[in-house]
Amino acid sequence: MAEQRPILVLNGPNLNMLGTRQPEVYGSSTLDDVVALCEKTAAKHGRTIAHFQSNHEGAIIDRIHRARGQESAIVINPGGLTHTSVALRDALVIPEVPIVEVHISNVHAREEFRHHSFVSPIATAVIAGLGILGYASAIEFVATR
Ligand code: DHK
Repeated sequence: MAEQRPILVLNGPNLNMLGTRQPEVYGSSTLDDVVALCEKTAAKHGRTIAHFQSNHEGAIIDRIHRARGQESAIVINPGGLTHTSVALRDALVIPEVPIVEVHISNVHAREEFRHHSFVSPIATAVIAGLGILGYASAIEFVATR
């Protein structure tokens, strides 16, 4: 039977401020635009998404735990937690689903501290620098694999 569970789209700290926050780095689209794009992309493949954003590490970890058995894949922009959080990395392996790490900006062309990710070693794929199209690409990937 075709996979029918939603794809979980997770956004970490400060991504609720998209559109306002450093538009020269993160663009002018809002988080609502990101969610609409993910929904539209998933719908093309007969799929749905569940979206969760939090500025709180523990809330994101709790949501990842709930994904186990409930969602088929995780598309995550961990924001600054990318570069700091062993706990987030440990949580992401628990649901045992494909993980796509998305960054709007090209983190490798930015400050040195953004070059290291705790998430990348456990991610199925990593996308950086495509702007919000990175989320659509990630959804395409997990919806069609
Ligand atoms: C978003 C953030 O909030 C930063 O902390 C990361 C990432 C980059 C992005 O490009 O989407 O370093």
